[in-house]
Amino acid sequence: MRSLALINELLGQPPNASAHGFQIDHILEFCHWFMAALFVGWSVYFIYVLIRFRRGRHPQADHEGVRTGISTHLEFAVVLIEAVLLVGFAIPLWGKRVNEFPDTKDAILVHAVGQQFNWNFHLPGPDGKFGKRDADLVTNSNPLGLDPNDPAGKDDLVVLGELHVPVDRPVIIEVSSKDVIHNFDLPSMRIAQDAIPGSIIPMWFKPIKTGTYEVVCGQLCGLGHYGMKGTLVVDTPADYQAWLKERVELAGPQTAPAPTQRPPGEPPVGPTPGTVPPPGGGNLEKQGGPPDARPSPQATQSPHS
Ligand SMILES: [Cu+2]
Repeated sequence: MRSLALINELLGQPPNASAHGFQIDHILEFCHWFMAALFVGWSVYFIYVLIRFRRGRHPQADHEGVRTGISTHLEFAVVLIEAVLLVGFAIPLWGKRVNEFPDTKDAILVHAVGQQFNWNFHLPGPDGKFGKRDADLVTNSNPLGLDPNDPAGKDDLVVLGELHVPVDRPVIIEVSSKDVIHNFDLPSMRIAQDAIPGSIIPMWFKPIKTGTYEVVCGQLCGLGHYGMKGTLVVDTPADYQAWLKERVELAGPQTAPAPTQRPPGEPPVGPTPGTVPPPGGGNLEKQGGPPDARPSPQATQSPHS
């Protein structure tokens, strides 16, 4: 079986590092071999037909065609195998992924928010509670729009690009986006989820191997899409605690600036360099401002700048 699984590796799949990943790998492996068999089968048949029914031997076309039922049987077998794959394996596995979430008590909870072209991670901090977020409060120094008046948000952690999780514990990630549709993809964990502005969609996995893995954006989301990568570090429980502690110390007491004030020296709000506003992006919100990721200069410009 091991050598059969090599087809996934040959096609560029990184080694699996999650508890459920082997099931995905088995389906992929079967599909790849099945497609290879179909490809070879159809190619051989095509060449056979070209030679067997060449014009030199059959100057006159036969309008009646095939007289045996073999092609019908073959087609039916292919459809049957595909139906079994879909109904017997793929849909039940997908059902398990979306219906059987782990208990939030033993899981690590993280919010992942995509933006052109980065992943922000929001962690609840020592109190275990996520602070309120509001798109109207988004600034360069408060990329997720954390509400400074919400006590639950005082100890929250916001990290850019690199997420740490402990090994052997389920991780639930709530995925959303600040601007366009992205896709939070963890190839090594065999899981991906679209990040859709205005929706919060949970996904979960359980890492079983420590290491550093890639987080990528799986939807073509703009000019910088190719560079929209992050890192997922799966730590031992001790390393994870050390990382958390370090992040909490680095963050210090959270004093997010009031929404309309910008810290001295911070550039005025405007489009991130290299981004292209979506077509008609100027009229998406109620006050006529662009989407929350790029607040309009009039709406949030500092009175001091
Ligand atoms: Cu993206």
